[in-house]
Amino acid sequence: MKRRDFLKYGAAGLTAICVGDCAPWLLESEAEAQRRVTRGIRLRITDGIKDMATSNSINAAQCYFWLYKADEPDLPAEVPGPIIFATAGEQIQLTLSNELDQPHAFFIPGISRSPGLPARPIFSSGPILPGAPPRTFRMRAPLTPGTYMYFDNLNAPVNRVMGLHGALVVMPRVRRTGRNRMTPYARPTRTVQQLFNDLGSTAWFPGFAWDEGDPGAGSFSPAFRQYIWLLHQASPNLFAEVGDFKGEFNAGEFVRRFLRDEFSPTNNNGVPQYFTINGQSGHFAHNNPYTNPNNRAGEPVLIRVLNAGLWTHSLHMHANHFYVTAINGLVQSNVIWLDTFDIHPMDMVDWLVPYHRPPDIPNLRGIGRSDPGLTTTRGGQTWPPIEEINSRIPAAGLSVQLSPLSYPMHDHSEPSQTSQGGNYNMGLIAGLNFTGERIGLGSVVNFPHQPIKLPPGGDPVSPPTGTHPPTSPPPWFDRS
Ligand SMILES: [Cu+2]
Repeated sequence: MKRRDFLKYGAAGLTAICVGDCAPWLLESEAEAQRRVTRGIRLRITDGIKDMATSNSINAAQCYFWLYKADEPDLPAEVPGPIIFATAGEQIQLTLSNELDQPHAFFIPGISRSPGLPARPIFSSGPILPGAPPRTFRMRAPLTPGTYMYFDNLNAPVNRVMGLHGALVVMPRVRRTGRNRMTPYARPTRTVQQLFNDLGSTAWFPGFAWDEGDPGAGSFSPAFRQYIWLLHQASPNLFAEVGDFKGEFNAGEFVRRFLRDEFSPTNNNGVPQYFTINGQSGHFAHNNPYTNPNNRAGEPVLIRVLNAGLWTHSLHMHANHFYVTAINGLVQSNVIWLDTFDIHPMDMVDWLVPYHRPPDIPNLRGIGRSDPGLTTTRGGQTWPPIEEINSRIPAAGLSVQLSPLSYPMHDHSEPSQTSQGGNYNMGLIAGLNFTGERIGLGSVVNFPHQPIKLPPGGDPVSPPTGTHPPTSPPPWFDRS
């Protein structure tokens, strides 16, 4: 094990590369440490040691990884590799070099149109031999926009699980088609199109559509708001052993140790001890602005959830239910509305989070409630009748500001909420933050805000402006 890099998370968090002549609007989306490259993507396949969630002088929690390092001067080495943003069909030049001691590769699987049928890979570099001169490939970004994973498919699943993986986001080439709102897909189903059309134009989705933003208008909300949640599990003991091994570690042995090694009270086994989302855990994940949406109510976001590991995670989002719009490349016809969803190994799932006002906080307007109150534009109240979203308690003097309102997303697979088998909740966790409220175009409430005065008798405020009466019934059940 050579430990060529010491992995330090950059201040900006995730690294992202935008390739080729990517449409300008791609950069309007949530920008991580974004780099626009014109000469193509250059990746070094290398290794490193990383500080994990509970690192301190008594307990130096570290883990060895293999990784794709973007060969750009100020993009940090990280696991996962850089998020690659591309436009559908884009020509990409990819240069790979291998600094490790066994063959490695870069692979993008295709989308299987029917379950059980293998799909032709979108790209496969084949083995890059250790120490060989860098090799340059020409590849085409997938013609079908969506969420993809790239990884090393050799000695599967060892090389991928050791850290050689990352997310590939492919955006559609067209911006708008006719009167329809833009979706992340080239051929959305009728129900997905309806959902995106309704955002920002119906009573229960006041605010912006997904493709709307006003980054220059002082409220700093980009259009096409999107986030990546790439899940992974890491075993410091097993990964160190693989790093020390001469040649290719036996894949069957790796999977057995990783999933079913015997319990050890001293953590002396091969099972995962760290559970990461975008390479981070615990507070480091939950407080990272590039992982966790920081948006106003009324600013819907797309979250692309991927699982590069071998465990299934059952993610539960608080604050909002989300719409599952695509599963493993298939845009959904029956767009289910959920708060918990299983993400199996190698899954790639898109969630549209409407970012409507959380229904369980005290409020006056009742937006986001699922009760029949929605047949009026006002909805029902949640008690007490105050606007918690922009209140202070007490209202004056030394007071606590109840914002931003922060909600967790945690995994119901409970061991994943720990670090090194203890340290709850230093595992796989993220969340949603509500930093204000957007009722309609040009109508923004930012925190901090003055405490509101209840009208005499506590009568609710007027219905929100800028919205239309709801169409009825709610349209995203496929009745066909
Ligand atoms: Cu839960």
